[in-house]
Amino acid sequence: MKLIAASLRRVSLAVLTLVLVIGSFAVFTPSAAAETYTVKMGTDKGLLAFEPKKLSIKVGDTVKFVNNKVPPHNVVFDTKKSADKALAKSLSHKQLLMSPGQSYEASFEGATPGEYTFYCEPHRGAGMVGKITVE
Ligand SMILES: [Cu+2]
Repeated sequence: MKLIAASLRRVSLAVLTLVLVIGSFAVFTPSAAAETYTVKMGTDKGLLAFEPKKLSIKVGDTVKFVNNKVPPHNVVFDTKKSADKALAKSLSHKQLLMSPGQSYEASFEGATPGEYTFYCEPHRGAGMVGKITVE
């Protein structure tokens, strides 16, 4: 009986070690999966700005623009201030989002790394501009 108890303890210790090792991998290994970031159009306080204004993402990530306060808003990527002109053009969403909660997603799948500057057409003069850096 003693022998069985001892080997049982050894096995359970091995299992516990294995679980801890695998568990720490799961925690510390950064996931390679693409992420979706949210940019609010119009701040929670009602300012004419994107929130956040600056964002760093990785190739393959998606940025979801959500209509928040003081609409209407849209998102136009500045082809002259973007790393990839063609992508900047295709990501632009000129159609105005009228009601809060409306959203549209910009996918940076296969994007050229660099900076992508965007603005809201009705509020560009008020400073509603932003920048996404693709790393
Ligand atoms: Cu706007």
